[in-house]
Amino acid sequence: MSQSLTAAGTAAGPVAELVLAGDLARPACLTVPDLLSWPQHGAQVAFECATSGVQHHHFTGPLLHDVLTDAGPVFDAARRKDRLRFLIAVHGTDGHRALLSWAEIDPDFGRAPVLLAVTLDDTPLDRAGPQLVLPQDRCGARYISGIDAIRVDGGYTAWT
Ligand SMILES: Nc1nc2c(c(=O)[nH]1)N[C@H]1C(S)=C(S)[C@@H](COP(=O)(O)O)O[C@H]1N2
Ligand SMILES: [Mo]
Repeated sequence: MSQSLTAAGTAAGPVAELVLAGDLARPACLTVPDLLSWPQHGAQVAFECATSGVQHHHFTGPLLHDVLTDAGPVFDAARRKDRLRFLIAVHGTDGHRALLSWAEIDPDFGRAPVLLAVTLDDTPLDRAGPQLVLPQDRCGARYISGIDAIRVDGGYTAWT
């Protein structure tokens, strides 16, 4: 299914691709149509931008946690403490980036319902690329648009 959708997208213009890399058993390269294969969630959000004030938007897409879990982070899922050293680095095509901790989105810890949005106010993001949606953030700065790479990194070694 994703192949035919990707082909359709190519006819309309370049389709954005998102690379999932790092400490993953199943690294992947996904398009926005590929992200429709996970359960879709909606979020009506408001955030403040330092330059343009308060914005209201409606996003839909899969949970970041669902997508990354299927990529197989190389921790022992049964051991909660093993997950706590993992970082998630999210990168946009323009170089804007932010770090999340795995625990922030983990249902056993921070439980933040972070989305990898595939629509913004009912407009598909097929060509722009997915957008990070953090409904609990007061500010908009982590709503990274045009995501082209996410790295999962369990190798934080500053103390070793
Ligand atoms: N890729 C990317 N995403 C980004 C930004 C950016 O500079 N690059 N700016 C962030 C900021 S500061 C805000 S407030 C929101 C909304 O910004 P916009 O109104 O410029 O879309 O997008 C966020 N996502
Ligand atoms: Mo902003």
